[in-house]
Amino acid sequence: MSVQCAIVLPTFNERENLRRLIPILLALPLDARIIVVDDDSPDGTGILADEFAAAHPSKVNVLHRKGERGLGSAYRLGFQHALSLGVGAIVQMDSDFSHQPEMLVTMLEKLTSADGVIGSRYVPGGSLDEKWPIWRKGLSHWGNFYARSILSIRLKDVTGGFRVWKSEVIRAIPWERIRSNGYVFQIETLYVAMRLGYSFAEVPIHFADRTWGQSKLNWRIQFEAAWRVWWVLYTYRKLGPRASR
Ligand SMILES: Nc1nc2c(ncn2[C@@H]2O[C@H](COP(=O)(O)OP(=O)(O)OP(=O)(O)O)[C@@H](O)[C@H]2O)c(=O)[nH]1
Ligand SMILES: [Mg+2]
Repeated sequence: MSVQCAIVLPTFNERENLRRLIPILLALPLDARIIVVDDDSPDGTGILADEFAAAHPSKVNVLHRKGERGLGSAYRLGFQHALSLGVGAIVQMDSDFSHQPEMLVTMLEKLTSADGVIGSRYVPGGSLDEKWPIWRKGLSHWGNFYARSILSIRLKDVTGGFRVWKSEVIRAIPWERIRSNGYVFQIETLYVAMRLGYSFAEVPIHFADRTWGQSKLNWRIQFEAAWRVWWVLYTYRKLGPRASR
């Protein structure tokens, strides 16, 4: 069995997905705690999460935020809670089954050879949902290529949100400096960790489109992401490996 981990699940209107996801995660051969961070979902996701927590008090925790939204700030809160539990590894993943829970076993095993493991759609063996139209696949490839090129990152998937981190990496990230709350959060956190000198390995994953619930992706979010990559490059230009490492 691999290291004890905390799985952080941000949720906004994911009731149908969470209902299926938590039992699958609990059944995996892992020593795992689950932390749901729900932003007062109108569909009652938070209430459902509380029911799971009541049924599995030592395994499931729920953090409720009211009047606040955003993937990045939800992860930030979930990560701090995970650190307070004293686990060795922290997992981040979407709650909509785009990220296959079974892959976590492989990803956690791989953590012995790196400080973080990325579930990667763009290494050999990785793939995007076949049902996606060509423009959406192209956009995904382009966004990833754009960020990798500007930031000079050799990893193949820098925009995905399926990751396992050694807890010490999450502890070392200067969270007071992290500004992105939307999609660039994935890019910013990875870039900062790499600038600090931490190593990452990639494991191929299949990225499936959601079956239940509604997409929150829109054009405004994507345009904002495009310029913020330059902001990340500029902001961390002087950040280097930590002296203590
Ligand atoms: N707590 C919280 N979770 C969020 C928020 N926005 C998105 N999420 C969750 O973050 C994960 C990824 O968001 P998605 O909406 O699936 O984003 P996506 O995968 O890029 O797009 P679609 O799957 O097409 O909707 C899911 O588990 C969402 O429920 C938010 O504002 N707060
Ligand atoms: Mg999704």
